[in-house]
Amino acid sequence: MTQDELKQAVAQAAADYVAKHAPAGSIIGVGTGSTANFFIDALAPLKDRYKGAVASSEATRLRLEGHGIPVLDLNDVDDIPVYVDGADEIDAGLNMIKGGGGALTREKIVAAVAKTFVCIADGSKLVETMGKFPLPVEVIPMARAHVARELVKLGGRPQERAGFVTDNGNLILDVHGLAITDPKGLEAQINQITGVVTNGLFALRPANICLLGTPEGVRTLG
Ligand code: ABF
Repeated sequence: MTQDELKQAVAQAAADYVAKHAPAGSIIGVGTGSTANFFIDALAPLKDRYKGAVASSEATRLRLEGHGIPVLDLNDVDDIPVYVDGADEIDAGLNMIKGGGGALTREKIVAAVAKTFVCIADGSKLVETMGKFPLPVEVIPMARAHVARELVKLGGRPQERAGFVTDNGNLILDVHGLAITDPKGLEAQINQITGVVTNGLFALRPANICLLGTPEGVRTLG
């Protein structure tokens, strides 16, 4: 199976999961990236079952609206039964690195509100120890150099994501060379650096389940 076929399989499995576990009339949290896009496409035929969705990026908002799925403002929502999103890396504890698509802040916000975070990923994303994928860190532009110096002190090699501005008007540093043996501890440490908006470690709030696409079928972790 190609990587896209694996992504489509987990996206369909997530749409089936949502249909089974999210009550009719629910509001669904929707992530960002190519796997999340397959999920949006799989959700579309069921759209009349739900009140609408909360999007984790402008790109996701546009795709949802393109399917006629109402996109709601998170400030008008107080209950999201399920949030479905991809990841760049995920470990056995369902901790993740996210943000390769640059939407980590809004992804982390919607995930914080959601009761159940369903991560959808092809098998290549499952790793023993995270860190091969450079850790995205969203920073306030004026603090870029300061945050970079602080990340070097933590053992990283930060690189500014050239020509990229997030939906929130901020910059992203991609941090190479981290061996993330304590995801929760490192997430908390980076959160403390003044000027950091969000870091791409999702360990303090990991996924609740992961639907993992493999040639043998979709595996459920967690
Ligand atoms: C998004 O999914 C991002 O956090 C992450 O970078 C991306 C993974 O992209 P893809 O599904 O295209 O592999 O949630």
